[in-house]
Amino acid sequence: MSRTLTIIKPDAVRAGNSGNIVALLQKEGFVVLGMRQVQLTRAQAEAFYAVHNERPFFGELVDFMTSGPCVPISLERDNAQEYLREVMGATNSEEAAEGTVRNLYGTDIQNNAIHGSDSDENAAIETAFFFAGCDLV
Ligand code: 3AN
Repeated sequence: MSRTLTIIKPDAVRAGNSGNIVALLQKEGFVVLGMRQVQLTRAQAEAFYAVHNERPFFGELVDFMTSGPCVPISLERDNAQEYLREVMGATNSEEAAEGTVRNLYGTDIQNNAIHGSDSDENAAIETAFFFAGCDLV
């Protein structure tokens, strides 16, 4: 078993799709270890996405991630990080494979419904950003 982090992004929370997305992930074999709804500050969003701070879309990404509540979730499953990337679909929702979370619940490259960690190392770092060890059960 391994762990990864997803975040249901503000577009999907606003659209009332948090429950549907959690249900889809559970159907795909993920176990929820921790889940919270948070409103990120600009400083928190900038810190979480620090790796992208040179990219042209960084300001818009921070605007978007602070535009409403989001739902970080710690997930456990066999091969969790890679499998979540498959279930999540391509970054641009318009190019995401049929049945993926971004295909079903995303709209475009920014409003793409969920985040998924891109490596086991980042999964651990990103999980620690939102959850203390004792929060994961
Ligand atoms: P992924 O979320 O698929 O790992 P990354 O890590 O390349 O994709 O990008 C992080 C986030 O930045 C994406 N989820 C998306 O919301 C946003 N993003 C990426 N590329 C663009 C872009 N060209 N324009 C606007 N937002 C983007």
